[in-house]
Amino acid sequence: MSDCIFCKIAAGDIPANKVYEDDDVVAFHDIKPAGDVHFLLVPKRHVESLAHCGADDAVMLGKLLLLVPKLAAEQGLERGFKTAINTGRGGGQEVFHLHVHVYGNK
Ligand code: DGP
Repeated sequence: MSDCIFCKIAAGDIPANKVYEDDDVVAFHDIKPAGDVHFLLVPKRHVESLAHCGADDAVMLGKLLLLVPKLAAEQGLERGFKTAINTGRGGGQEVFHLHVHVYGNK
């Protein structure tokens, strides 16, 4: 989507402090960190929210979740971390491109 900030980050059109990238997924530090470490895991393909996912998204969702502990450990969160997927305005979602928050204190 041309007006989506996370699509622009995924495409490299606007800068972000990336911690991981492959063909399907990008992860980058949140601009409003809720802990010593706070990064977002985002599918490169635009999906509005978890509520907009279907069976075709199972592999992508599994990939996102399996990356969480790996990247958390790489970012120094070996003691543990919090994971959140805000969904819809009532769920606190502000950026309408699916993303997984991973945050915690070292
Ligand atoms: P949510 O409320 O779940 O939609 O969280 C959106 C998060 O995205 C929020 O914690 C701030 C972060 N964010 C918004 N715009 C940008 C941006 O341009 N760059 C980065 N790195 N993070 C952003």
